[in-house]
Amino acid sequence: MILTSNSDIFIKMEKLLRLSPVHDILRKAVHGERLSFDDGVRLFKSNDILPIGHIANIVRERKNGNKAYYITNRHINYSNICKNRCKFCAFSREKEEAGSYEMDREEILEKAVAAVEAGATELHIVGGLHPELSFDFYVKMIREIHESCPEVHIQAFTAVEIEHLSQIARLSVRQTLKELKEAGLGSLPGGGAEVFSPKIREQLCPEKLSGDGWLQVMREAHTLGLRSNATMLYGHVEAPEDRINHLIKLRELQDETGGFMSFIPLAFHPKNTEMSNRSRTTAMLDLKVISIGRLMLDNFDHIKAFWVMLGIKLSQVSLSFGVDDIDGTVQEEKITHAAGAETPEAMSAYEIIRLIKEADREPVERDTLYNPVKRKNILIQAS
Ligand code: V47
Ligand code: SF4
Repeated sequence: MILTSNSDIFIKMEKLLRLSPVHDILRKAVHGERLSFDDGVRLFKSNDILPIGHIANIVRERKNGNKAYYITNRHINYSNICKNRCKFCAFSREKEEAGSYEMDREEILEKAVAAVEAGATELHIVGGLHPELSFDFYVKMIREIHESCPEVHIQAFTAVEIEHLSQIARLSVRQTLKELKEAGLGSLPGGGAEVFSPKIREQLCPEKLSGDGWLQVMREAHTLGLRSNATMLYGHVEAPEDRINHLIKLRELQDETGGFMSFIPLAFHPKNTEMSNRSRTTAMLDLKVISIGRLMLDNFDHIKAFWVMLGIKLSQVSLSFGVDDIDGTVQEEKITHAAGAETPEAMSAYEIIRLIKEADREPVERDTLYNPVKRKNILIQAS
């Protein structure tokens, strides 16, 4: 139940915090004090998940009340052909390899139009770093969708793809973003951030844009008025220190630009990757990353659980551990499913609303920029 008054919050909190070894840190968070690197690392090293989650929930309710956001969206993974070979990725293929695919612009447009006709307000478009497609292909893809469906928000290309596009276009990142924006790009998704630590990147994805490079693309995007999300891939070889370093870098950039909309922790799925000997993340780690993310990122409005990666049941629980957004209908998702995700590829708005309501939260359909969406259709509208 949502805590409505300060005295409710105080009494419940004091009971929980009394015996917690991290009570000093949690009290700082309740009083709106910014948590330090050492605070974050201590939280990760503690298994006192209920007090940590409870305080994350208080912060979440202060920012978003009882609302739980979702979106009617569609993912389009236009190609899995990628010049990189990140060790955690089961999606990428070389062009000649079995299982490689690339959609042509007609197919992409068809999927986009069908999604918009079915009610999608957002298209989430990402793919591999294709070694041959020209910049013109990407600009035309965005322009065609924008011209056919001017009302839909196009959230496309991770910062890693943007840097790749700038290389093939022989343009600066800024100019690349400007041209895509002019064609109809609305915002950037948060993928490709992984963990910023150069040591971890060297181990997992040596060919990939550096952490500083990722942040620089986001800085450019934000200053051009393109907002974005931010992610962190966890549950592989990273240590608590790497996670907190990552979160603090996101927090610093957010202080500078205010351009991030949400933070989305991504649980590593090992199947079919070069790291398939590793185990899936546990619920304990998932809830810690979510709630510690909520506590560290005091300048982020939203923490999102991507149910495809987190699982539907834990996503519902996460609504009491700091999360205020459980992404959307998705419709077709290839990156996590290539790596063994057992979740469905789509969820109806009706199912999303049901699981939000069962968690005693108020479902709010949002658009990409978190404006509420009003609908007549009873299956989609929260009643
Ligand atoms: O960039 C790759 C990650 C990302 C695996 O911005 C993996 O709203 C887990 O960024 N196990 C793509 N993760 C997904 C993504 C995303 C998803 C939903 C919403 C938003 C948003 C962004 O997935 C990749 C990479 O960081 N990834 N392989 C894997 N085996
Ligand atoms: Fe390519 Fe992205 Fe997969 Fe890395 S994570 S191999 S850049 S598709």
